[in-house]
Amino acid sequence: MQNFDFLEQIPDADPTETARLVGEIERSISAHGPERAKLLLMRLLARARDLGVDLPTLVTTPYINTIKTSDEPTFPGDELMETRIRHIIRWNAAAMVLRANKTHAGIGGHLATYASAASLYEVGYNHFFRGKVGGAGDQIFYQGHAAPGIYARAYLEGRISAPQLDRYRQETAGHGGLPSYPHARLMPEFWEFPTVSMGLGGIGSIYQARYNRYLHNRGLTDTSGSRVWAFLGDGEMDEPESAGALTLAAREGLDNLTWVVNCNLQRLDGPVRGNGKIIQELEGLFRGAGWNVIKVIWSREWDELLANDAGGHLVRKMDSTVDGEFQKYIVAGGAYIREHFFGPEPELGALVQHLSDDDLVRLRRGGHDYRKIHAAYASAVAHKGAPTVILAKTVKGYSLGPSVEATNVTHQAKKLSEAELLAFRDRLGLPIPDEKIPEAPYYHPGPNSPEVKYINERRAALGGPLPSRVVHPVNWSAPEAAVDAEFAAGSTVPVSTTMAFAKLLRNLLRDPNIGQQIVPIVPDEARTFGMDPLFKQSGIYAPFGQRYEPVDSELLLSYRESQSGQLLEEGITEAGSMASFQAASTAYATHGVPTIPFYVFYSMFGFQRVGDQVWQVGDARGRGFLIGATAGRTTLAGEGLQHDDGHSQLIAHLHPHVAAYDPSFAYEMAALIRRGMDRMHGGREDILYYLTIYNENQAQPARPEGAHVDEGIHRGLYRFAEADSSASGPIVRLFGSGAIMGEVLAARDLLRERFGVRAEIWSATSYSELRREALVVERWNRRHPESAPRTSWMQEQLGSGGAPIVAASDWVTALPDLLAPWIDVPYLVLGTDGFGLSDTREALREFFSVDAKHITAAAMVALARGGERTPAEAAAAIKELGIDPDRLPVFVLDR
Ligand SMILES: Cc1ncc(C[n+]2csc(CCOP(=O)(O)OP(=O)(O)O)c2C)c(N)n1
Ligand SMILES: [Mg+2]
Repeated sequence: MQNFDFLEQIPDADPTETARLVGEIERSISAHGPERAKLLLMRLLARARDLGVDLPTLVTTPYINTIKTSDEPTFPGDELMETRIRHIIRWNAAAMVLRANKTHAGIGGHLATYASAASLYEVGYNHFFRGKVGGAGDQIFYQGHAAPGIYARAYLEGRISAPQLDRYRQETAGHGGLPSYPHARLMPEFWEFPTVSMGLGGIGSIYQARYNRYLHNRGLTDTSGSRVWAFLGDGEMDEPESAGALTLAAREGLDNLTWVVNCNLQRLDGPVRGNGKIIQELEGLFRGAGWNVIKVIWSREWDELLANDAGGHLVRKMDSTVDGEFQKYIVAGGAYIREHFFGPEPELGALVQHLSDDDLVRLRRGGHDYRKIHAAYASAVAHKGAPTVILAKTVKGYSLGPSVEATNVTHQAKKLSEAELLAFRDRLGLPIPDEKIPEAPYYHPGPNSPEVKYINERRAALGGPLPSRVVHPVNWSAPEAAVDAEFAAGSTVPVSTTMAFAKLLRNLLRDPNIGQQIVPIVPDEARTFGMDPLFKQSGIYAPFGQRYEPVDSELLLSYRESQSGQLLEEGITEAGSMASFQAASTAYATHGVPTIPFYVFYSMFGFQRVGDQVWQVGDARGRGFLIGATAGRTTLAGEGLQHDDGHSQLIAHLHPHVAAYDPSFAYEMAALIRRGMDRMHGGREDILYYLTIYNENQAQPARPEGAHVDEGIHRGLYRFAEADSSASGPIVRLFGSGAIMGEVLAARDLLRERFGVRAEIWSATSYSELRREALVVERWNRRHPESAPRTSWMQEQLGSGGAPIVAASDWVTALPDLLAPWIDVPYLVLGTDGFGLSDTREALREFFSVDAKHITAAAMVALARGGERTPAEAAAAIKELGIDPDRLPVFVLDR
């Protein structure tokens, strides 16, 4: 209940007038009851609005259609034809799932989602969705589980063959197998946006619409002809990612965005809001967030009933009936509806007296009435200044018969009995002979049939078929040499790789070849990463410019917002930032504009927080750079357990499209970024680079000469420094990466000075890439046991046998352990397993055993294992270094 106490604080210039008005309402309530008073108040509100009174919106409205019947435009299509077309598509969408499950029981697929959404899609296809001929067209985020219907339409259009339909969910069997869901990775000329991980389509569509505006406002391409459509389930709206970015869409006035929420009142297990009303709840949510809301609840058959309901009984009943009950009406039939919906009040019963029980069943929900849907879409695309959501009430499993329609198991239904199929065919009126029914054959009326001609004409008029993913050839000019040349020289002034990255990024933004294509993205951490000079240099993207004078306008580096700003300062939303990243990283395909996003974030809040979106970008074939800043469990000192990241490199390894690197030095970082851009846009590889950068200032060495360095940086390993050939003593190989390279270099000195041991230094820029290559080689060797074994880069560089190895990093030990199967000398790995702590860098490195002292001790043990030192010598070294040999390893503490 709203608290109206605030009214007492607003002076009332004419209390007598106020009392008179309030008295009117009181009288009406006592004479006619509260329903009429509601109506009166809403009328007053509407009239006052007309007269320019600026009143806040009502967040919810009665449970009826938003658009009044008399405002519906005439339906522009051939209604009978479109109905036939829908029937054919409905049939084939079901047939492909039934057939797949007949061939391979349990292969899965969904009947009910598309069955509920067919009209929502078909009205879009025949009248609204713009294709890609002559432009980018519309971007459509389909409900993942509706995929069979989308394939079935493509089949009717002649874009997918019957054998292909028969390979639904059988992708390994050969080319042309159809993926279960929208996956651009697997069907790159068809699907554009992966959506089946629920919620990601929602947030992705908002940032896609926003990015379309960004490209337009920055003059990179004209996106005024594109609309973003997103189809979501009502259950899916519970995902935080679905609802989390609604206010951004309204704030930025994204009237190029239309959402259609398929409110079939059910999710997988049962009703979405059995005891409530999902449409009303969503209406409040969206309107509160500033969206234009159009409810499509009732079909045309209800129009007359509503018109005849002078007492408002029907609206009241609609308002007070919960969704669980509405679901029941679908399965329980006409008599039940008459008794329970129209029965309790004589006035309601009278309204439907002239209708039979069967007629009552035929009172449909609005989402199955293409006229109502058409009116909603037409109104949505005409709406200015805000995004629109259409809340369409449907029946889950619509038209599939009583074993499926609106049952609680509908989502998982994959079978129909022969009798049900016969009834389904009859309902759809398709000329499929009875004897064929058991095999659920596809039905195609032929390429020259009126139906196919009709849909193909409609699609041609709207710019070609959808979904369709097109990669336009782009001219790629690499950045000029000056962009990264400076990093090869190194620097004696200690700088962190983060500072070096910020400098490189500024250089890239100024580059004449690709500067305009760079898209820096930060979630309210630009200052943390030293990127604040970009506020002024590039400007912060703000669709309406800057409407205030910033407090720091006098300063050199002021906070500058601009309509043509290049930096996406997202605020504190990693999910939103990743959604921007997705739009930017796929713009080369979506819009033929190869923008190159650099998303810079706290590495801890990357993969583990938005890993599913990183996966989604992989599916969408994104190209770009993820920069995990403040990396390293011990290097980000002070911040402690929820900040100190020692595992994102390992998580990144599990993403097949991500090349993950942990550079030690600025020149490595610069080389990786250059090569990465080249691979993505020169070589058209649909990959991401993940680079971890640190905030520890360290002397930056010059780039050593040699082909092994150039190549090794990218392959993942190279010898950075040889063992001192002027000295004597056993040799140990030390692998270092990231900020821990500093400890490795210090260990080299300790080993030489205190223990007479010489160390070779190896820079391990990517354990992850090394393992991937080693696996490919291993697989070949495994399959060719009689051939001379091949060797990987790592094996070539390390050779067989030789000095023992100690690997130290600020990551969990499992990361360097990725190489263990291919190392044939003692291999000791130091890492930062366990939860982080807040303390100084020195204390943390000592605690996790990754400091120079522990690396030195491990080197002595490695030599002992290799027989070059005795165990007693190793034990003495441990003692001399002041290490407590009995301290428990971190990861068993407190277990
Ligand atoms: C993140 C995520 N969680 C769970 C699922 C599994 N799942 C697939 S469909 C579904 C129910 C969908 O209900 P709704 O959003 O209402 O869509 P409908 O099929 O009813 O149109 C669930 C739970 C998923 N695909 N993604
Ligand atoms: Mg649903």
